[in-house]
Amino acid sequence: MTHPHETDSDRRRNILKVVGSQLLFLALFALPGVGLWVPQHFRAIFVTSLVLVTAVLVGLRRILFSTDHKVIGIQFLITSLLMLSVGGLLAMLIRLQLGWPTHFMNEQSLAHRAFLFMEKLLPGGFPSGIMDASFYNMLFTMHGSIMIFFAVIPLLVGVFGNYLIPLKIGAGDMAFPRLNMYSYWLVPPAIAIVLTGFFMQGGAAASGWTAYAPLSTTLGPGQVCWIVGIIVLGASSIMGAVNYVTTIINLRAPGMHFFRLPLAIWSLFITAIIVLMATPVLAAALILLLLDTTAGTSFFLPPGLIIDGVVQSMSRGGQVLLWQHLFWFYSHPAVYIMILPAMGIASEILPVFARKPLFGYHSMVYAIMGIAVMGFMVWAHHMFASGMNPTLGTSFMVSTMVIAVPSAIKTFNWLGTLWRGSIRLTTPMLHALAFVSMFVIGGLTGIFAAATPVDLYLHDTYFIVGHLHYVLFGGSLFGIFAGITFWFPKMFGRMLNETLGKIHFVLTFIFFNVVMFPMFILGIAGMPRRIYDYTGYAHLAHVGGINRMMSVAAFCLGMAQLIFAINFFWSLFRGKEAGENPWQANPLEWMPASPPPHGNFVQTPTVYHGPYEYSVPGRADDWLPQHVKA
Ligand code: HEM
Ligand SMILES: [Cu+2]
Repeated sequence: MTHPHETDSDRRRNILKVVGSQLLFLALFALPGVGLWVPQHFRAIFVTSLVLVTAVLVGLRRILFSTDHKVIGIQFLITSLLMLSVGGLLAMLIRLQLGWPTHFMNEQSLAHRAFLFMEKLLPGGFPSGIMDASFYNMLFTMHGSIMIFFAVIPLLVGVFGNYLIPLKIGAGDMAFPRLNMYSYWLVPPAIAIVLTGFFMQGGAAASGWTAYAPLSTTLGPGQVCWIVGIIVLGASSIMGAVNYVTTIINLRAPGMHFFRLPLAIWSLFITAIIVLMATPVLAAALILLLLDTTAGTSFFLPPGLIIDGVVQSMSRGGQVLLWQHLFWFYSHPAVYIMILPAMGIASEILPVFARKPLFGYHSMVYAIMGIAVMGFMVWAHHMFASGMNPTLGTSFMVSTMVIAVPSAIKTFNWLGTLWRGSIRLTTPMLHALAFVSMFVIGGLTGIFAAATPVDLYLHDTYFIVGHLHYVLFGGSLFGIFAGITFWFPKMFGRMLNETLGKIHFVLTFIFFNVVMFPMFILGIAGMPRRIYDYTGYAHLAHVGGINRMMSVAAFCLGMAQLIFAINFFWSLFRGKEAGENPWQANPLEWMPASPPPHGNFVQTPTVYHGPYEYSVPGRADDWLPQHVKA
């Protein structure tokens, strides 16, 4: 069989689209910031040139904008990896404060010099070499928001959804390529709007990624930026999801029955349905919050609200808890948006490197569906401490514990897949194995938190921070690394370096655990989350040392990511040529050239069987591509 090769000019054009889009995105973020430094009477010139630049960019749109799902996937990849680094840098600042809460500092120490350095860099955040408490609030708010909304969700859904869906189902592109393009192009403005908050009077949003009212309604313009940016991002997610659902239902190649879909596609399909059902609720809630913040309504402001000792006249009988219900009705399903695609990725990678069929394919699919349906019935487990009726609390406790069952089914199926396989410990496989094991720790600690009486103690402590980092870093992010290292050869036509990949994996795995595991101990010791300075509490007198150790490990964890960045860029140009199917895997994306040409397949492939036919008895090869007749 012959495969068309992407022409050089195609390739050059695609590189331009990816690089150009990133520059545009950086410009969008930088310009409002630069504007603040422009002297007053030059601002008119500055604004005029802004308009001109925008006009030029709109003129260049044919060059920058692409409707090819592969280019869009890669645009998402670079943008969200950039945001992952921004979120990571904010985490380093959080750890700087937690490791060395400022009053304890020795004038000669390295930490003291680090704070002095930060004072030069960000005088507003570190007045006289001490981190400002309100700046700390902005840090954890923006860290969480960036990681969840601009890194993990776009990496899992934007990158893998766009890149993999058409290729894996044997289609030439998405059902609505133009809509797809818009779904990417809403992301840079959303990021720019949220980050612009840092330059606003009073600084960026500071009420946590959960934006609980009434605090979130009383903060300045930075919070408004946050609300507007997240609404724009929600529109982008909804556009993407409509496209994914339509594409998977309508554009499957002949023979690609639903029960022959690879699990990455099943999980992205169900994820897209969750997005369609949950995200509009968040958008509605955010619009109400925006009205409360800017238009004098009081949906979430209770009567008699007192701020700084003053009774507020604007509140006319709203409900604080209404915000929490609306927020968690979106955000609990959203945690499955952040884990289901990673589960799908792991389910793709484990069989390839165990050279065995995926154990329990059908039960895997039903487990995903079960998680999606039940995911809408557990949201109030985030509100056990809000004074809810104990009977209601118990029913949410039970539904939360039940949802762990499909997660456990999936875990046992992954173990069944590995059992007696011929395991190949490649970099993607190592990340996939880390995903399974770390997700187990995350899931089990979720069960602790699900027990209402236990949660009343654990709620709002570092135990919860530990839980969410085991599921989101240990689970989602290791799944993302597994996916990037697995599909890099298909995306760019070259292999990543295995040695660098393994060093990055080992360091990330070790330092991740050193940073995150002690959080459970700290939580049980009573250390609250979102705390600026814990040194004033007698019961936390002994936690300074452990916090310092975590901070040092966090800096090492951050540095280890440089190895990934070096490997990524070096391999892009210097990596070994990948060929069509370097991992000898079955699904359809491995059939065309790497990278696949525009339109993916010269001829629509026909599918003859499921995606996990490895080591089929009686065959010479230990794999059997989906488009090859047995
Ligand atoms: C076995 C499955 C799980 C169970 C039983 C579970 C249970 C819980 C419970 C009860 C809480 C609330 C604790 C509190 O605030 O006091 C919680 C918090 C949280 N969970 Fe899970 N969880 C599970 C899986 C996941 C997954 C897969 C993710 C994301 C990928 C996730 C992300 C989060 C986050 C981000 C929070 C903290 C939210 C906040 O900022 O307050 N969980 N979990
Ligand atoms: Cu939840």
